Amino acid sequence: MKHIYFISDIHLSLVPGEAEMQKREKLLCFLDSITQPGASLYILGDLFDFWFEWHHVIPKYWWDILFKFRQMKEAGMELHFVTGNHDFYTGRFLEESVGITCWTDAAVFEAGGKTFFAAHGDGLARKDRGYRFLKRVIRNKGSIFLFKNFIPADWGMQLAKWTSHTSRELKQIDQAAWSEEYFRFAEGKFAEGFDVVLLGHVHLPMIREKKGHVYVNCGDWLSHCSYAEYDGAHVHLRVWE
Ligand SMILES: [Mn+2]
Repeated sequence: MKHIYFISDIHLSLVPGEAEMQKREKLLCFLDSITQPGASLYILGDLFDFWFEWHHVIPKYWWDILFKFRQMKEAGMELHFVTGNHDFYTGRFLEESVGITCWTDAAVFEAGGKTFFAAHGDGLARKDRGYRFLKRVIRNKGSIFLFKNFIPADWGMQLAKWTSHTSRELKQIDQAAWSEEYFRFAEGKFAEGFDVVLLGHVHLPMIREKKGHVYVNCGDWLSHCSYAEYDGAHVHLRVWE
């Protein structure tokens, strides 16, 4: 079986600093290394610090990465993107022009005789409840309609630059406590019959087994450069050096 790779929380920035450029260089090397016909990549959310598609306009900041995805697709890879809390609104561009299949909730699939549940995982932790309410407001069709049609794209992107700071979000998280809550969520999914549960959002890589079931948190590409790999028999959590 061709391998399946999972990454999350890359947080490609709207502000191109030195750290951002190093991250991209690493990410591009990693993407090259896994490109193989028939292999798959699942991006489990927060690929971008902010993503929004208008009818005729897309953000310009990440064409290097999007171009790489397009090349991977042409090389015969399967690409999936489960959107996270920073990937506000995906339209048809990513699917039709880049070739990435988008999932807005969770990707559920079967591979090598195992059933997979893969999601970003925002809003799972108890302390993330305030965010859950915010999500209902910003993700509803009315808000998206207003943002899309009544705010010029350049203003919208400027607004995003002011508001989407990854570091602030990170400081608020008690990663150890959240990891435990996420594992409990995974146990619920095991009980539903899933063999492998993969999440992100916590920014702390983690792998834990329970009676043949596996939970993985993919970590992030801000400080860990971690990813998960399924070889048809086992799931591994690795770090890209
Ligand atoms: Mn997140």
